[in-house]
Amino acid sequence: MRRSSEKAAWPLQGISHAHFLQRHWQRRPLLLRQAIPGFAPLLTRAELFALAGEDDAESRLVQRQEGRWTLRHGPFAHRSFPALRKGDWTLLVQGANLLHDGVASFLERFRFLPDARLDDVMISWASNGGGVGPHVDAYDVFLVQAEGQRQWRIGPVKVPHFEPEQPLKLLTNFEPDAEFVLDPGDVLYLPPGWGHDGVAVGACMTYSVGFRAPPEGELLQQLLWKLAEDLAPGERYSDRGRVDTAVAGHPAKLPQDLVHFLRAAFSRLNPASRDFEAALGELLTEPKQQVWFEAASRKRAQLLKACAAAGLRLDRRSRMLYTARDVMINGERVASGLGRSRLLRRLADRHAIGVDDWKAARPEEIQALLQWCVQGWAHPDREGDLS
Ligand SMILES: [Mn+2]
Repeated sequence: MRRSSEKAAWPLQGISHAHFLQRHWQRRPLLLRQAIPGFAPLLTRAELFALAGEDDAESRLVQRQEGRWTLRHGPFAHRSFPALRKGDWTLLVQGANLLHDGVASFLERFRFLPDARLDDVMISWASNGGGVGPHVDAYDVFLVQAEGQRQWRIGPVKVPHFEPEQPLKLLTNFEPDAEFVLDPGDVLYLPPGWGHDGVAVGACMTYSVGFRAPPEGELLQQLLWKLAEDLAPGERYSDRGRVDTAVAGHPAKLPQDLVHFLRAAFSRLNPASRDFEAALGELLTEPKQQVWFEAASRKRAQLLKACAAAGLRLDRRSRMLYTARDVMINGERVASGLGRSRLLRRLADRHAIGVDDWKAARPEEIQALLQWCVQGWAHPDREGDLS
């Protein structure tokens, strides 16, 4: 498995790393011809179709028939796909990096951006004419043409309007100002808010590497929920001695006591900055709904031996972030004694640690790492599978 043991190499030919960040990232689209020369698809159409049949895959099938769109959600049995030669349909497999080691390795190339922004790799296979129609995303996206050709039309959309009564959010006010056909190895970058419509020219496969750019309200909603959970259950409301006989005349009136009670609780939701950062880190490392980890089949002692012999790597589904004082993995904060561990930071940045790192690790670091192996969050590196 390819991994970034050192700083990841800049992956896109035709533009420098600095130039891309200064001129394009979050600013304007960029078409790069042969950005990844000689790019070979990481899985075949048959393999993708098989993934779409798995329970832990998030897959969708979009079909257009005489201007009407239909959307179905997976998992899909192979026989449920329309015929390959039939045009105008597409299969989308979200989170392909969670399902396939090769795709997870491919995603490592895009770690020149913060992991906290990363969403996933979606792979779409489309028959001739297939696509999902003109739309906008709340994402920065790199559209990597993997196989065949796709025609893209793009244009900025200030205020999106959507077609009523369609299963997809299709733009009614899409005015493309550029159009191009992508070949394998070509990459199109789009900031959020750019309308785009990709139509397969013959059968094709496209990888969408997405970076979430959520509106504040969306994140705040999740964070508040999480902070409230951490606070729960808290004090129970009581109005002992505070209900008087006048209530019988105005029972619908909201008691000020209840308002004050919740105001006080609300103010406690505003944690110290360390806890606030950690809570955000926990939130952003939470596994997606369909992700589950398989517990290791080997015993602790065997895992220990294997890690000592070959080092350790994170499972492709694990997410890890750190702040100045804490390390978060898969929605949890590590024990505060390990919050400043350099080793865990290195693991978070590189997704793997070597034998020398393992040898130098403190006992409590070893214990944490072993526990992650037991849970299936990490594994002894491949070469460790000697037993
Ligand atoms: Mn899109």
